[in-house]
Formats: sequence, C-alpha cells, structure tokens
Amino acid sequence: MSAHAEARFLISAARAEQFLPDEGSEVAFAGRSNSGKSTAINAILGRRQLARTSKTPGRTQLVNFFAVGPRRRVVDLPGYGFARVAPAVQAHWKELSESYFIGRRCLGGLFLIVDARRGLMEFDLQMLAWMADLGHTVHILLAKADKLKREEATKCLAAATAGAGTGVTVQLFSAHTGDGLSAARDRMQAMLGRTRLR
Ligand SMILES: Nc1nc2c(ncn2[C@@H]2O[C@H](COP(=O)(O)OP(=O)(O)O)[C@@H](O)[C@H]2O)c(=O)[nH]1
Ligand SMILES: [Mg+2]
Repeated sequence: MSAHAEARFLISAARAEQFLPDEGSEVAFAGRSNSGKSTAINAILGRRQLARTSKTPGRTQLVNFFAVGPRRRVVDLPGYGFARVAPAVQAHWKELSESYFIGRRCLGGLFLIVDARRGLMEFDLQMLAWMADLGHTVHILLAKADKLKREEATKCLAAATAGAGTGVTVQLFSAHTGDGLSAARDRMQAMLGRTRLR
C-alpha cells in the first residue's frame, strides 16, 4: 500500500503569483539538476510517475505542487547548477526560489537532494547557508546510494554530515533499492506536521 495513495498533482507555477497560498504545510524538494529529485519524490510518495523524471536535465523552470493530504503539499523546485543554462535562466531560478523561500511560513522543511557520488558541492553549500539564514529546516538525501560500494557510502555520509553543519539531518537514499526510504518518509511526515502557521 502506498504511503500517499491520495497524492496528486496540483499545479505548475512558472511565476511567483501562481504559487499556492501560504497555508497548511509543505515540504519542498531542491537540489542540482539530475540529482534524483523527482525520482525521490515518486519513491517517497509511492507513486511511480507523479513527478516527472528526466534524462535531459535543466529544462524545466517550474515549481510543481502536489497534494499529499488535506492541506499538506510536496513542492518540486527547479534544479540548479546545470552548467549549460543561460544567465537568463539562472536569474529566473533565483527569482522563483527567492519568492518561494523568503517568508514561506507553511514550509515545514526542505529536502535537499544530493547525488551521493558527488557529495555536497558549492551550490549545495550555498543553499544550506541560505536556508540557515532563513531559518528553514533541512534534511539531506544522499541519493543514488545504490551506485556506491558500502564503504564509499559510509564515507559519503560522514563527509556530508560534517559538511552540512549543525541542525541539518543527513541520510543515504536509493529510490532503486528502497534504501533509506522509510527514514525519508518519517522525516517528511515530521516536517509536514510542523509549520509556523500554527
Ligand atoms: N541508480 C539510481 N539512479 C537514480 C536514482 N534516482 C534517480 N536516478 C536517475 O538519475 C536521473 C535523474 O533523476 P531525476 O529524478 O529526473 O532527477 P532531477 O533532475 O533531480 O529531478 C534519472 O536517470 C534517474 O533514473 C537512484 O536512486 N538510483
Ligand atoms: Mg526533476
């Protein structure tokens, strides 16, 4: 039985005015393009094709909202750090992201998706610093952990935990093997239960 059998797509926002009202509670997913964000959302919600996955990253600059329960949402943010995107696209990413993160009171927490083979990169660290500034809770998924040998995965987890700093939680995750799936679901539920609106 899926954890979120009732999960459904709500809207794609290309501009801040299209964001859903700041009410109820949300968990957002961010990360580099191709880090495994959409795949993680699908796995956590137990829905194969809910969030679209792609082998040609960096195209979509949309904020996708999904309902996962009454007044509970998951938000798939546009990926970042894709070297080939034009400056105008980068500026759009920044504008959309600022509009979303600054003052989003219903945001219970952010899932930051990181490719476990790469570990935390410069832009991930900038995101972490920004979220700390804004007071948003962050949980890191070291995704595609199935691509690493056990000792590499252990090292990756230790390095990311050290690099992420205090207050940030970190775990290994694989949508393909289900490794870390129940821990990720538990973390998401906890985040959805805490909001600055109540
Ligand atoms: N081996 C493996 N590949 C994955 C996993 N998660 C995602 N991928 C692959 O990584 C690529 C990018 O995934 P996607 O979810 O579209 O990334 P996004 O751009 O961050 O949303 C796709 O080819 C996925 O099949 C995983 O857990 N294990
Ligand atoms: Mg995606």
